[in-house]
Amino acid sequence: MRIDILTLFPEMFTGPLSESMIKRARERGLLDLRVHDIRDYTRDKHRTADDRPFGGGPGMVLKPEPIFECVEAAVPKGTPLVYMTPQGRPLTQAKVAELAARESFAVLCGHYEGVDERVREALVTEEISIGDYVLTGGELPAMVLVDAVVRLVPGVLGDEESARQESFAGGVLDCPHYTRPEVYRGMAVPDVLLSGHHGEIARWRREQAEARTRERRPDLADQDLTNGHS
Ligand code: 4FV
Repeated sequence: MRIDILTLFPEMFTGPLSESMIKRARERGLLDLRVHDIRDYTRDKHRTADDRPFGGGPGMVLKPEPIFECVEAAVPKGTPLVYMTPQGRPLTQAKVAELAARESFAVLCGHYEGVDERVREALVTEEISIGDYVLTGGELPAMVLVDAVVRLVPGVLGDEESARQESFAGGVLDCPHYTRPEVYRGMAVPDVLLSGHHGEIARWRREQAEARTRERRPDLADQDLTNGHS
């Protein structure tokens, strides 16, 4: 999979994209991740990438020219361009799975008040939000998206099984997990998990997941029920 990221702050990606799972995916050739500095596509000596909004008002807006030229110079033609914005569609595991099935996509990180509208009209193919709150930039949302997508790329996660048995995979939240010691400060691991009865363990985990979903995310539970599960 190839992912291109367009940002004014490429150094923000250094840490997160060169550690653990994503680092391994890049080393194993499962991921071709490229970070482009939009400012490299400015033409003035001050490398100006933003300007004051027409019509007045607070803040600055990202100029169209550097973004258009960055996309045209650095991103293969026809690559879907995802713009991270609070006005986008809420990111879900289903959307993550859809992106993980693609050959490639690019992510545009806004900053300040956002990008010039002509970028959204002419270049952006979809807009995604990671949540109903306002951040200083689209960089953290882009990292969230890349992390969620890359772990679903075949071969990246040790065993794909864990990706199938986790929160949201079956429309429910995940079940409780335990590891050694069996008793810690008087808190014991549920006997069923020590029983070796895989059928009973699977039922216990499903019951726990559904109970947790009903308690914490009734919206998901209703969704799950309407999708004809259980
Ligand atoms: C955001 C979000 C987000 C808004 C103004 C960047 C900031 C600044 N992106 N999900 N929530 N973006 O807050 O995706 O331009």
